Amino acid sequence: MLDKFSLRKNKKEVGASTYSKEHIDLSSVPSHIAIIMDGNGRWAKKRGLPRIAGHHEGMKVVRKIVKASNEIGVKVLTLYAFSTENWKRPQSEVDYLMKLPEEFLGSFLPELVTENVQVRVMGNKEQLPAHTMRAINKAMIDTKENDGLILNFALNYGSRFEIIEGIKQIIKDTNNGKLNINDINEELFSEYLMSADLADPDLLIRTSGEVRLSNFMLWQLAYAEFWFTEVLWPDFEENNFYQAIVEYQRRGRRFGGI
Ligand code: V0D
Repeated sequence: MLDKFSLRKNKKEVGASTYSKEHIDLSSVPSHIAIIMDGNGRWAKKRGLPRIAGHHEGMKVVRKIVKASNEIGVKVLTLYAFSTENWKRPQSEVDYLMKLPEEFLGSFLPELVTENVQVRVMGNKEQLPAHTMRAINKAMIDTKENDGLILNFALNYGSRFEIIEGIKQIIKDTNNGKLNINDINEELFSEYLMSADLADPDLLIRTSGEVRLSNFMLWQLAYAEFWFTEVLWPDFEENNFYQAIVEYQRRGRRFGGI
């Protein structure tokens, strides 16, 4: 007989509470949620599948979480899709990953357009393959007038690189007289980052049990609540997402005073 301490393969723990939209206070939904979508390779390995199968499954989860975010009124959803470190992976895996934006947008761009989602990409775009850039540019153009959820993919993104590039640009603008040293403050510095016109994330979610930032939005996450789960990204469901938000809201009430 299985009790709540038994491990059930591919199943949630017995008695673990599951969360739904009804558990969320719609008046204090985090405006900006950032997610490190980790555990795709491990998900595949557990099933004896190639790593790319995990990436493909993870792509379907992106669609679910975008929909859920839109429904509860999240303003910005930033998803860490590819880090500057990811180039070190086997060439075949990198090649596959670089096809995912096309596949994702090929299936879902029409829905994103009708759901009023605006697609953006944050990262060093120059190094991306032309076919990837074409798909992304089309999505950004087709959704640029949308004023609903901002779906911000961090792609070929690294936070230290972003900060250094911001500093270089500030120095340039100072040297050419556009900027005075006395004008440099936290607010101005934020304007020189790739997230320039976005508010800082309120909530960071990282899946698959890793408890690190891995060079993700170091400046922007200064005041965010962090929420971690052992659930692998391809297994991540709406109920896990709602749990993160319920926990975020509970923390807010505790610190908001009595
Ligand atoms: C693999 C799990 C959607 C994480 C999700 C190029 C790793 C699925 C996109 C995507 C990836 C990116 C830009 C865009 C539209 C979709 C994506 C990559 C990886 C890396 F405009 N999923 N996804 N991009 N994975």
